[in-house]
Amino acid sequence: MGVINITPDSFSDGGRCDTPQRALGQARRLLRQGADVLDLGAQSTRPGAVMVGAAEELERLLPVLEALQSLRLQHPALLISVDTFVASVAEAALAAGADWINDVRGGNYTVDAPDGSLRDPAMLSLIARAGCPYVLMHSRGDSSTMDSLALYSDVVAEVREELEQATAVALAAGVRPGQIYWDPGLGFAKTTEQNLDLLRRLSELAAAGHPLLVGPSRKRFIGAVLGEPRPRARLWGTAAVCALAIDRGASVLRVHDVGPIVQVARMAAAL
Ligand code: HH2
Repeated sequence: MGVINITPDSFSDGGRCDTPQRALGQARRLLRQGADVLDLGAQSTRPGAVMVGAAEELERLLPVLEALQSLRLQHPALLISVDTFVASVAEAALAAGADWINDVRGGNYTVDAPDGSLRDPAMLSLIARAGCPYVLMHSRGDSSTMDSLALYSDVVAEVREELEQATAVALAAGVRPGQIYWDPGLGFAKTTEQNLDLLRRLSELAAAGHPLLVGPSRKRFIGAVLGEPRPRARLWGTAAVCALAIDRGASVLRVHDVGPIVQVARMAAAL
């Protein structure tokens, strides 16, 4: 899964794809490099990111989605994912040709939120009606609170339990089990050590039976291990995570540097 951020403020590539022409160019590059799925995000999710609102998110997203439809003749197997936690945005995106919804709040679990989460209540019924693949990512809180919610006594057991709970809620809303991908949400309400623990014991999450998606690309925990403050210089650290994640059961890797990681993925899978 190749990342296309149509945002001015994403942590590693903000501003690089902020017009439909640039996003289309990036989509072509990622497909040439071997991406199977393109993940479009129009709202940064990094800690401290400002919420732009559904109208602005759609204003960024829809022209790009429309432009990407022109790639389908050349790339009939192309899958377009939209990274959004807002149901109205997801609905408009699906109507405009998106194939997947990637919901970073899909597996949200915040003890003192009124409904036990900050999930958009309309999202799950939409996904049930659409029948599309749905990435249910573990997170807690939102961009402004997530860092303070990284409190676990056993991060792997708790992330698994919270994903199980979120999955039960999704199934009760009519989502079918085959639509659901699990994602441990690397960097979302997790410290460096907690991210590393999740990756060391990823097979415990894979054992639950949902295909696993992981998104380690260029993230802060890799910078912390390597002492590398520049996100774009974290490719080799990302590659190491990807190889080990495949060995431990990951099915989909969400990355910025598709070319090198396709090599890593093919080699790791062959081994
Ligand atoms: N990480 C980011 C965004 N979306 N979706 C899933 N399923 N898994 C992830 O790990 C994940 C995600 C954060 O990375 P990025 O898109 O590069 O940055 P930003 O949120 O600042 O746009």
